[in-house]
Amino acid sequence: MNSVRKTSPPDFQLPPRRKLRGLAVAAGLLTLTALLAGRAGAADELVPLVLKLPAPMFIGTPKDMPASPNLEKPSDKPRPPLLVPKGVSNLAPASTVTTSSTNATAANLRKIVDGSKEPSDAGTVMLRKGTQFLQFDLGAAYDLFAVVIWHSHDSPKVYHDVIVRVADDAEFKTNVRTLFNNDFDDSSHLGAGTDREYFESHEGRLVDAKGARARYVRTYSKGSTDSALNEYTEVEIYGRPAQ
Ligand SMILES: [Ca+2]
Repeated sequence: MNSVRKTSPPDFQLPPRRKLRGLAVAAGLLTLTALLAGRAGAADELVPLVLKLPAPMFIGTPKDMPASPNLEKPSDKPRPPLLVPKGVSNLAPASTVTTSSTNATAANLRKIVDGSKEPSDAGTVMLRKGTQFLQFDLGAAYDLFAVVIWHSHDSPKVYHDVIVRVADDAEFKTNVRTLFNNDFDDSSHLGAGTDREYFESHEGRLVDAKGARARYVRTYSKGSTDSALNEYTEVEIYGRPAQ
């Protein structure tokens, strides 16, 4: 008996059902990739991280591009969602917020975790010029999946030396890991980073924390194309208790 080996038809011009199957396979691969990256456990159901975004303060892409060799091309499309395990929550409001900037009061720092992301005068927290960080003590170790930063986004400005690090201790000496670093020329002296600089927008900057386990989170910056100061409206940190 002759067995005839069937070859698949060429993949271009897929009928709708095959397209759907292709999408399902892609989603499966995405989940598998997430699992392999250590982002979630095998039993975890992954869902898109839903963020409450403030209204945009300007429309369209900026015309005046700063002369930076490391600038991400701005997009006018919504950011693709990040998949995270179902049930992660924003840990920032319950955290203790401190800063390297000597001018900030505790009451002022609470504005960074109060849920309001509007870049109004009252809602914007200004840290001194130079490299400054915010530090969030989550109170215990958590598995972290996203850190989202809203600087002032009242105009299309680019912040410099945006760095996100996590650690096991408040002094950032133990098990320090860098989740994002766009300080391409190491002007903040924490090591040169390979992430791109970007225009602020109402979407904020979503940093994938990939399940990093940590109690402490720091977000750094060193002024912007608009100001030497470091202006924040909100930071969110998504995770769940270490499992
Ligand atoms: Ca706020």
